[in-house]
Amino acid sequence: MNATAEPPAARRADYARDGFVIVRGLYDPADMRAASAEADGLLTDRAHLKSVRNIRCRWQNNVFTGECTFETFDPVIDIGPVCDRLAHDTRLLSVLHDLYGEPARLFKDKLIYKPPGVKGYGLHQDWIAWDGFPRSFLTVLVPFDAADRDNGCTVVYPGYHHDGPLTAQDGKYHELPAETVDEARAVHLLLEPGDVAIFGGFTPHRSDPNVSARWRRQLYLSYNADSDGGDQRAKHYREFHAWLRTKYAEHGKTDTYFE
Ligand SMILES: O=C(O)CCC(=O)C(=O)O
Repeated sequence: MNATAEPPAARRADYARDGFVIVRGLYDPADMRAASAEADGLLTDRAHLKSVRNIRCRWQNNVFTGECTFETFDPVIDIGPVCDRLAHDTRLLSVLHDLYGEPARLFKDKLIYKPPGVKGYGLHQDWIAWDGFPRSFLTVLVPFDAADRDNGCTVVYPGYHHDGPLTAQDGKYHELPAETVDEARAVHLLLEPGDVAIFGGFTPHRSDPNVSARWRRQLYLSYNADSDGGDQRAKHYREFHAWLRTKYAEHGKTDTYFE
């Protein structure tokens, strides 16, 4: 675990060894209050966006009731100025510059609300074998609520990133079989608002359902190193939307849109 005061070289060594690092207290309480208020506001002021046809939105089942529940805005910075500010905050960009040894470019941004009862994510790596997908891809978790075991914090498995992609490189999303990792090596990313966790695109991770009565709102900001494709956020979303539309169409859903 790393404090904000950890020397950059030590943090870089930790990240290289483990595939993740935690930086405590990066953002101020005022930043996080503004982020929390924005997340709440989006649910009401932008309620019209919440449609199963809108590919900006992700839905997950409630593990207790089976109800299909709104869970994520992806992207979010175009509708959330505070999220945009957090994504481009100089304190965060400086930590990422230290990790990369060069500037970081925002690649993707999503706000996962994970309300009580909502299912988690199976074990996977974020890196996907799409043409030009940056190998320097990493994700910064920015919790708006305390994240713990009960509300389904993200769980990472250190060290496995050294092996690169662990599934077929066919451009499809693959979950990893549970036996790919040693559960004894699991690290639960227990975070307070203001902390961030950073993990690489080859770091296996997953999360449990939210079995608490609390939300687990968390901003997921993904970046690439500047020398690994430069600014490619717009290109990513064009490719991601085309991929989503194809996937939906395979299930007979052809009336999707993006708003
Ligand atoms: O919600 C989580 O903890 C994990 C989410 C995740 O892995 C993803 O969106 O790719």
